Amino acid sequence: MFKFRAAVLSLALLAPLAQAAIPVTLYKSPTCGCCEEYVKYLKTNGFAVDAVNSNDMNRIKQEKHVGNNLASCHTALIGGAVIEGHVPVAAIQKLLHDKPTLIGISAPGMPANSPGMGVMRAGGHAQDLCHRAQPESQASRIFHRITR
Ligand SMILES: [Cu+2]
Repeated sequence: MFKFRAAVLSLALLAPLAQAAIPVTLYKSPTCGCCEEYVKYLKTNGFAVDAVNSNDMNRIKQEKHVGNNLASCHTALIGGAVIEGHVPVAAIQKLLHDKPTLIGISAPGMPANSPGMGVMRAGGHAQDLCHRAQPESQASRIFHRITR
């Protein structure tokens, strides 16, 4: 009986270790409305977003190795990874968990029905930005598909 109670107590002590919000720094132009919608989307999904206005988004994309073919409106940094554009949270979690060697992922352009761009719908996708080892290669493999 005593042993059983000790086990219950140790589980109770572990329970309050809930996941802390993941910090995000998101660069956007001051007038970008869909960027604001995407910030709301990240916050709703438990990210702690620091939104930074910039009038020189091109420079930020250059610094972060985001090529023209993969560029979108806003550029976010999460745990050292670049999240370019309206990337779904499921893809961000997959990147942080499975592919820490990627520089980041992007949803190029402004795809309709991606998060922050109207109702999310199946068919959209996020692409690899490129691998850390070879930032010059702007790979565009499909990384994650929105399935619902
Ligand atoms: Cu946008």
